[in-house]
Amino acid sequence: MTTLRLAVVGHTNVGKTSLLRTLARITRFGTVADAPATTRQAESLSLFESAAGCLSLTDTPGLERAGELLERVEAQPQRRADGWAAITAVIDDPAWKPAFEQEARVLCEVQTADALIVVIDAREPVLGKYLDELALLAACGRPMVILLNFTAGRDSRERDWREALARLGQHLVVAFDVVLADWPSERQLYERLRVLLPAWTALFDALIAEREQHRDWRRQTGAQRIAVLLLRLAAHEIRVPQGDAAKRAAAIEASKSWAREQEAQLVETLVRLHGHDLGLLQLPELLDADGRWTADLFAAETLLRAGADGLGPIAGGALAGAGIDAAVGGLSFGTGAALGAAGGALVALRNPLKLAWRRHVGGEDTVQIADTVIRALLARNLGLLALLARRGHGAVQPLAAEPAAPDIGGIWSAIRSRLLAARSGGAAMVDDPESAAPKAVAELTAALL
Ligand SMILES: Nc1nc2c(ncn2[C@@H]2O[C@H](COP(=O)(O)OP(=O)(O)OP(=O)(O)O)[C@@H](O)[C@H]2O)c(=O)[nH]1
Ligand SMILES: [Mg+2]
Repeated sequence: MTTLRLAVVGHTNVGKTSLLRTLARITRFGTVADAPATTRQAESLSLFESAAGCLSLTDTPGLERAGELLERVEAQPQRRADGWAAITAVIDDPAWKPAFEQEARVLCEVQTADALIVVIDAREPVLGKYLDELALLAACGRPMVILLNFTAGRDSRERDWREALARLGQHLVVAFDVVLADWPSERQLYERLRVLLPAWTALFDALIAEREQHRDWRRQTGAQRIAVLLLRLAAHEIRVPQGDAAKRAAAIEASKSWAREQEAQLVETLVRLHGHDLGLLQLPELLDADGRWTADLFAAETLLRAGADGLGPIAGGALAGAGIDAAVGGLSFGTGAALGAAGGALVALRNPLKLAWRRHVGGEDTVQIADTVIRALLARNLGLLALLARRGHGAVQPLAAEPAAPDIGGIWSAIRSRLLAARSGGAAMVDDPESAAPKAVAELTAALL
């Protein structure tokens, strides 16, 4: 099958290797560091394979001495008629070879590539040395798209660059911050390449369609994994003999450990789903290396931060002071009153109706996961999902800020009755909601999207 070969080139430390990672959705490719000359050898990866052909990307070392090389090239008599001949005349010359070894390595990749993605750090002013690089690359005669990187920050000079590039006759320009997974910009990159390489239109169409399908699938699957866990948590219950404080405390502890474990598994699934790697994700203030949230699910602050029902600022203070240790309990959906500040009563909330019945029949208490906890889990994992969807695979910086808890008020009211219904779902609902209640899973998933 035929392969389209694109080389990623540009000044050193502009994000070339990061770009390959983000486009290929892999975190383990090459070495990324905030230092010049990190990549020393060209390295390729296969970005896409389809019936319409394959697409490979080649990462290259950064250009550092383009200006000096360009000077020598421009002194060559054949420079106007044949730029590449003029370049080889210099880089093959034993007198210059050692000086331009790195440049020669890059330019040989350029020469054998079908087209180039030229990466520019858009925070930099439009300096002569960068224009020299462009002139040198243009002399190789390969089709090129210019990618302006670092465009998301306030220090971006995207406009200056676009104007300067237009003056040079370079109009295929795309802004793309490689630490963000920004599909519209990525799509623009492929559309620009499609314009540049009409023979490969079918390949780019297939690539765009595949990426969009995959993005939708990821969103859907992420929401579905959260929905399934919400149902499982809602259906969880342990019955204990009434008045047996020790059994009840043990059941509360077991419920808490179970819920924490379930959440850690969810986080791992969401991270994997997005092609990230927990060990490399670098969210130290959020998650530990096992995918556990650093803020405990049952801590008062976690519940408050998630905007738990019925917990206003005053109740918040009271709860924090009360040092609640167990936010597991019975049914509290819709019974905001049960969550009042009085006594910080998040401990073992019970469904009065159910309890009355149980007392009558068998004298049992029920320990369940309180809805405030389920809501907090929903809020922070939806936040994580959004964060993962936005994080480019080239990003290496730790994400210090907690993802803003999405405003889930509307979502919560839409799904509350579904969760309430799951309370009586029994063991089948805890084990496998997808078989026990496929409709509930589908509805919840849709509400989370
Ligand atoms: N904030 C931000 N950082 C970026 C972006 N692109 C790259 N970086 C960072 O810039 C530094 C250089 O990135 P690399 O991908 O190693 O750059 P390179 O062009 O391959 O560098 P060399 O191989 O040395 O030529 C790393 O610290 C990246 O994390 C971006 O769009 N935004
Ligand atoms: Mg590199």
